[in-house]
Amino acid sequence: MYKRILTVQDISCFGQCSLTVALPILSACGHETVILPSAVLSTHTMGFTDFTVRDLTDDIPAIAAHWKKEGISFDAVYTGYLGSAKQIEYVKNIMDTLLRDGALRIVDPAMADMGKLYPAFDMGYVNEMKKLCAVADIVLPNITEACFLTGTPYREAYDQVYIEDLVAKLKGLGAKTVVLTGVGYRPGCTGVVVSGSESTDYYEHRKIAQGCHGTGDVYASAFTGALFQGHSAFDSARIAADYVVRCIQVTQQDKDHTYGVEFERVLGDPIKEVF
Ligand code: PXL
Repeated sequence: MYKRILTVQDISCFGQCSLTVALPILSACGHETVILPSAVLSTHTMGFTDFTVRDLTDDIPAIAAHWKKEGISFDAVYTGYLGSAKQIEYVKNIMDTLLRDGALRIVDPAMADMGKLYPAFDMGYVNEMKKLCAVADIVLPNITEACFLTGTPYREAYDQVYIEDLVAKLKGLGAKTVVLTGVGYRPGCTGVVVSGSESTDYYEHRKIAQGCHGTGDVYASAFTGALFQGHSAFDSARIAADYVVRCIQVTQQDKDHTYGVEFERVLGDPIKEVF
């Protein structure tokens, strides 16, 4: 299968996240990957100070109009870190006008972690993101993002009832399939809940580090890459989770590498699994 996927997220020039991760992973999974940069930053926003930001919101309508004129269309739109609340409206418009029949809308509401919004975002952005999730075929939030999207108090410790409630509320927003990441019920373990229209399943795996940066983007990219090679949502979630574990393992050998994961060193892993 050779699919054309449009991914909309920022370019953090340094930092191994967003487009610098999505483009190589999706390409390695065998897909034509079209990019729409939401913003250009000198680095990502966590753990760096004085980073530069060029928001590209105002460029998006003309880029989309040019694609429309050229007859360019996509099998999927996969969104990550976006530049502004206004941009979400433009992305919804792209979803309405540039998708082929049967195309999928995959939304990673990359805006928060560990109970907090990333520095660039506020509740206005969260409210717009709810609207994007409402039209999504698949959403991939972590627990913090799920809490912001559903107005649920964030908890470090939780049980299955809390997670089921989060998943139900996310579906209540309109998302058809929910892939909730970072769900762990036992010490040393974490996992992912995949809930579609027919079933809810849980894939548990080892937890080897607290909050490595950029792993959400690695996860969503590998998930999308696997899904478009014909794997089920659950298998794609498993392939992506195993890959992220390997990325963290190899990065842990390098104590100075604190800003992202060395995903390139084990890029062969998802490739072997998806084909
Ligand atoms: O990994 C998510 C992400 C993407 N892009 C930018 C970020 C972050 C997380 O902090 O700052 C610019």
